Amino acid sequence: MDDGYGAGDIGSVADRLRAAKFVAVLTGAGISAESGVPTFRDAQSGLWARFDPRELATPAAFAGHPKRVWDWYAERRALAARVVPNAAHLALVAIERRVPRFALITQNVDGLHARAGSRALIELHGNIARVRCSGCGRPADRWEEAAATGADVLPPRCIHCGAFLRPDVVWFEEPLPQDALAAAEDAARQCDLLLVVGTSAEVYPAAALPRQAQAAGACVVEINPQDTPLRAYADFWLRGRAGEVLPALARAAWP
Ligand code: BV8
Ligand code: ZN
Repeated sequence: MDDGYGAGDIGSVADRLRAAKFVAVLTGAGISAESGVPTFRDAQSGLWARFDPRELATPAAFAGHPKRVWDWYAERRALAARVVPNAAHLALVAIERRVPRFALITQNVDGLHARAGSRALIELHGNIARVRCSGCGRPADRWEEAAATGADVLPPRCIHCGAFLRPDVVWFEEPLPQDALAAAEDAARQCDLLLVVGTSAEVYPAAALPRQAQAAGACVVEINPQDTPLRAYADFWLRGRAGEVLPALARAAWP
């Protein structure tokens, strides 16, 4: 295991990137950090400082405190709409356009990969911009936000069945969309190079993908300023921020 990002590593990875037939990428919150979107492990700020995201992103939290969970997502939805893709998102678009086959698997719900122009995109955990009914499942493209005064302490309701609306994301203990997970596992099994960018690699089943890729013969490259469980088996670790490493990697592969 090479220890950390060095010029040598990036050159070797660039050679593999240039020669790859099928490049897959798995991203987590770290790739959006440089756009100003807090990662899951960043300390929550403001109203949410006292809550652990893993507690809020659950069906139990929504059942117990629907308005708190609805408001947390409303705030994150507004932030996602305000920020823009960063150099890392854009470097992945450039790579997608250069390689024969490409798949971008993201755990992020912020929609920044799509806004950057990524095409072959698999959103494993949904998308915070989408809202659906917690009862009948119908999508909702508009709703009445409750009065800011907090007088109405409930989330908006579905106009069809009256159940609460909820963000169209996958909470903990909820199953991932079958088609997205199947497509991600296919890509992991078929790719010859997997870049794992900005994830703590602890949440399953997404965190199982790098192992699946390597078992099927892919070269696995971690891009992260910190080490993660991947360090035990990744072929390379490009140590650094995605906004620096990914553009440098694309430049090194296609000068
Ligand atoms: C499932 C959407 C099965 C919501 C997310 C009991 C019952 C069922 C399942 C379980 C159970 N107990 C445990 C499980 C499994 C559970 C799990 O894995 N838990 C963990 C805690 C162990 N998984 C699930 O529950 C999944 N569902 O298994 O269902 C099932 C099957 C059939 C029927 C019923 C059930 C669902 C998991 C999905 C949860 N939803 N997000 C929302 O966003 O609000 S998860 C969320 O956290 C993210 O999407 C991501 O997946 C995960 C981790 O976040 P990361 O993206 O990795 O970000 P993090 O902050 O952790 O790390 C950031 C990284 O970036 C760091 O490494 C940092 O160093 C790095 N970084 C920082 N800056 C930069 C950078 N890197 C590069 N550049 C930088 N500048
Ligand atoms: Zn409904």
